[in-house]
Amino acid sequence: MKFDVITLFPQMFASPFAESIIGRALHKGLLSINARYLRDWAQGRHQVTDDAPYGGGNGMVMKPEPLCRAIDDVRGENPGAPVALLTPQGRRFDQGEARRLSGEPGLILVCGRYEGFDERVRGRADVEYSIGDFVLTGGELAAMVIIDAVARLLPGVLGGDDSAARDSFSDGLLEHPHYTRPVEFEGRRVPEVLLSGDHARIAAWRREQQLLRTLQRRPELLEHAALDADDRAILARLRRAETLT
Ligand code: 4G0
Repeated sequence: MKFDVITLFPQMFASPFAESIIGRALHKGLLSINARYLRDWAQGRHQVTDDAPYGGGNGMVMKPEPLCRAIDDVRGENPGAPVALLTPQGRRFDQGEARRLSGEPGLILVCGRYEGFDERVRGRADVEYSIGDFVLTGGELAAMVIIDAVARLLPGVLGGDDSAARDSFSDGLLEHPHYTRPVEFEGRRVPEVLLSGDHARIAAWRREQQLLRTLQRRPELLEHAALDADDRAILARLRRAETLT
């Protein structure tokens, strides 16, 4: 999958993806990340990309011409790739969006700075994403979050197993607790069931822990989670136990 990023700070994209899992996937050619310098599409001796807002007020606005020229050019090089703006007003990016995007041939991410984009840039994009209800100094970190979340779903990027399929959120629930050695740490033992070797009991315990955690921490996720009749029975029991405590 081809990721292109349009940004005033292309260097920001180097080291976060040079290491570990994504670094290895880049070396293997499973994806590419091409950060493009927006100023290359700006004009004049100073290659200005921002200007004061019409109507007055604080801050600067990204000028439409360099952005739209850049989007048109990069789209031509990566046909079929959706163009996404990163803004606090966008559609909330989630695991479902990551999964959907991982089936695309590419993704073009447009990063703004200052107070945002001239409104007329919006029509050039296929989608506008927000990674959460907070404001960053630029869209670059949001773009990196999206690249990482999508890239790890591409075939061959994670280990040979189906670890992405077993992720938190793949079935709409939070993950069960994990333990590794030592069997006792600071007086706390690993739950006995995990040492039992009884794979059916372990699977049942993990499922119950997933349901309990989701009920306690993110109950709103249960409304859209993939639950079977067994899950619903366990959940009903957990809810009764919760109301007693
Ligand atoms: C556009 C994304 C871009 C408008 C970008 C800021 C947070 C996110 C930017 C603004 C970003 C996010 C209106 C301040 C750049 N901050 N939550 N900053 N405004 O995904």
